[in-house]
Order: sequence, then C-alpha cells, then structure tokens
Amino acid sequence: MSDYQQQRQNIQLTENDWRTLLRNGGIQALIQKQKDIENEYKNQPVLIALIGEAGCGKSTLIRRFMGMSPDDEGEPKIGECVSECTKEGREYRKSGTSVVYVDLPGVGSTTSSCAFTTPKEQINYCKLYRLHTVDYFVLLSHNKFTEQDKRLAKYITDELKKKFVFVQTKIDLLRLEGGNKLLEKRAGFDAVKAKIREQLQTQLAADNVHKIFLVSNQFIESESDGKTIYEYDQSPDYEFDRLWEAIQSDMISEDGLGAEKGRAFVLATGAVCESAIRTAANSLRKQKWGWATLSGVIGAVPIPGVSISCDIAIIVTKATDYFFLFGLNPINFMGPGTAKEKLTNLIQALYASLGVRASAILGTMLGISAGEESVKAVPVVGVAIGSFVGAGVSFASTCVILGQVIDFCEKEALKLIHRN
Ligand SMILES: Nc1nc2c(ncn2[C@@H]2O[C@H](COP(=O)(O)OP(=O)(O)O)[C@@H](O)[C@H]2O)c(=O)[nH]1
Ligand SMILES: [Mg+2]
Repeated sequence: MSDYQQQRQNIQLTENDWRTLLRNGGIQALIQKQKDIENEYKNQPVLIALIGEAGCGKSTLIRRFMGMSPDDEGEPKIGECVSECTKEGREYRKSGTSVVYVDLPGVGSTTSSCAFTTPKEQINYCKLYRLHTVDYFVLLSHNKFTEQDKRLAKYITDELKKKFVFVQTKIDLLRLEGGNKLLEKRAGFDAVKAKIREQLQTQLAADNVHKIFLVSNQFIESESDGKTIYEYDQSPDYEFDRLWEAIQSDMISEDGLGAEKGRAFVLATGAVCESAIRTAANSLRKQKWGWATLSGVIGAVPIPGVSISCDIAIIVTKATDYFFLFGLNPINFMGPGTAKEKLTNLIQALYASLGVRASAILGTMLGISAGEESVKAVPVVGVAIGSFVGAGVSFASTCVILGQVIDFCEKEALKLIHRN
C-alpha cells in the first residue's frame, strides 16, 4: 500500500478505532493521531487556475479570493503587466494553506504558445501550463467572449474532466455602456444582467448556465476617523458571494475534489464572504472526528485519568488557527489604552462571551502571536493563565472550549463582513 493510501485509510478511522487507540496509547496517542489527520488535510494541494487576458482582472480576483483588502500590500499586484506567456504562469499560495491560485494567460493571446485552435495547439497549451495538475478553473472575461474561450471551456469539461466557472468581470463598467445604461433606466439592473447572462449562455454550452457570474471587483472609497478606507463593493447586485458559494459547493460535491481536498479548500479559504464563513464554521463543527466531537469518544471510555490534563498548547494552537482562519487577529480585539488596559479589555470581552477558561486561553494566544503589543502583554497574560486555568484542562473541556472559539470567530467574522 502506498503512503498516500495508508494516509487515506487513517482518515477513515471509526469511533471504535479511536477507542482502541485511546485504550492502547492513552490520550497522547489520540491527540497525536488527530494532529496527523489535520496535517494530512492541510497538505492536500488545491490548485485553482484563473485564465483570462491581461487586464481582465485576474490579480484583483485572486486577491479577493485570498481575503486581501483592496489596499493590502503584497502579491499579486494589481495592474502589473505580467509578460503574457511566462512558462508556469504565476502561482500565489494563500499563506499557511495548501490552496494555490495560478494566474494564466488567456488562450489566443498574441504569443504563439497561447494558440488554442488545433488539437496540437491545445495539447501544447495544456502541457506548457500543466493544466492536468489543476483542480478547478475560473475563466474570466471583461470583453467579448471568443471562439477560443469556448474551445477552452469545452476542453476543460471534455478532456480534462474538471469543473469551471465563468466570470464576467468589471460588470460595474458594463452597466454604464450606452445600450445597457438605457436598459437599466427603463427596466432595472436585473434586466441588464439577464441580457448579458443570456448572451454568454448562448456562447458557452447550455448546460453551463448556472456557472456564469457577473462580478465587479471595483472598490469604493470611504472616510472613517479621518482615514480613507478602501473596500470592495459588496452590493448583492454583483455576484461575488454567489460565485464563491458555487466554487465551494463544486469543491465539496460528490464529483468534486473529493472529501479531503474539498475540506482542505473550505477550511483554507476562511472569511471571504458570508457563505464562506458559515461553511467553514459548519465544517469545523461537523468534522467527523474533529476536536469538537472527540470528547464523546473520551467520555465513553472509562479509563481513569484520561479526562484530565490535556496540553494547553492544543487549545492555544487550535484557537489561534481558528482566529486566523476566520481572518481575525486577536490584537484587534484589544481596544485603545496601554498594553495592560488593552489586555484587560480583551479578557473582559472574551470573558463575557466565552467564559473564564476560554478568555484566558485567548489571552495566551496574544503571547504567542508576533508584534510589539503582544510582547508587552505577555507577563500579564502569564498571570491570567495562572489564575484562570491552573495546570491543565480536561479533554472534554478542551473540545467544548474549541467549539466556543469556533462560535465566537464565526460571529466576529460575520460582523466584519456586515460592517460594510
Ligand atoms: N471597474 C473595475 N475595474 C476592475 C475590476 N477588476 C479589475 N479592475 C481593474 O482592472 C485593471 C487590471 O486588473 P488586474 O487584476 O491587474 O488584471 P490582470 O492583468 O488580469 O491580472 C486594474 O486597474 C484593476 O483595478 C472590476 O471589476 N471593475
Ligand atoms: Mg495580473
């Protein structure tokens, strides 16, 4: 059996397997196994290729997929003219995850290596950009849809047997064009979208109807406390949320990526939009033998000593993972004031919503996250841990606390989204 098959088998442990593991190896064996399983999920690479001509908005969409705000520094840069046919395309990994977005030139672009008309050219393009390693495709257009695009769509479905979504970008600009503007005035924006969708639908294949998304990644400027803030236009007129929901549901569907990759994707992509937050939180809660459900296994095995003394590091590590998974930074919950005041604010806020133990644990997270504020906060956190938690936490409490942290993170991440 290959290593990979062996790993897959590990993932399929039953409740009885867990009990046996616990009887033979104790709590440490169980914790280790759970960590191995999580790492296995985390290491599943998920490759998503975005294909479209230069300037159609690939980098902008990748940034949004990665949960970056419009004015975040860092790659990918917007408006950067990447030379058209670089060999591998540009890859952007969402940090701390196995999800990679690949930026590929549109087929039929000027360079000959992007030709896609004859079967030979198609095979060439496919080889050059290693399309068979890609798990999922996003085709983008900001102009007219071409015959080449249509061929590519067919190739992805028929030859590569992969799924794709089609994204018409810059819909905010399209609605301002002469005919569309008049139509919107007369019959509303929905009528304009219906017209654009219908045209695209005819050009693509009829059975891909549900896969067309009309998106705007334009950002809007606002003032807050004298500072200029840039945010994406979250208007439901533009279909970013629907697009993301469709990608997620394709990923986790029966004929999608398969359970492991699909889950890796859902958990890695965090707080992109409301549906992403809810899906990630539910996936964490329902994870068959995730931390939150393992307490049941422990409870059912009457071994003395098993329920006590679970390493606090597990909670700290997992809670930190969850915070970042939902795009939250513990330091942002601290409010104004001196380091000590900030910490007190945070602990009080968490105390109110999570209870004593969880608040102390989240305090500990500040100690392990980098940054000046957290360094200042460490000694105070130390005291907090000492008085709140004591030497250890029972395994069952660990699971309950982690469940509460998931609830907390979901709530806070949704608040952030709805602030707009
Ligand atoms: N108005 C508007 N501009 C957009 C949209 N998406 C991208 N842009 C702009 O189009 C230009 C090219 O975008 P970029 O993401 O760099 O395209 P790429 O070459 O395909 O990676 C940039 O100036 C973006 O700000 C959109 O939905 N609406
Ligand atoms: Mg780009």
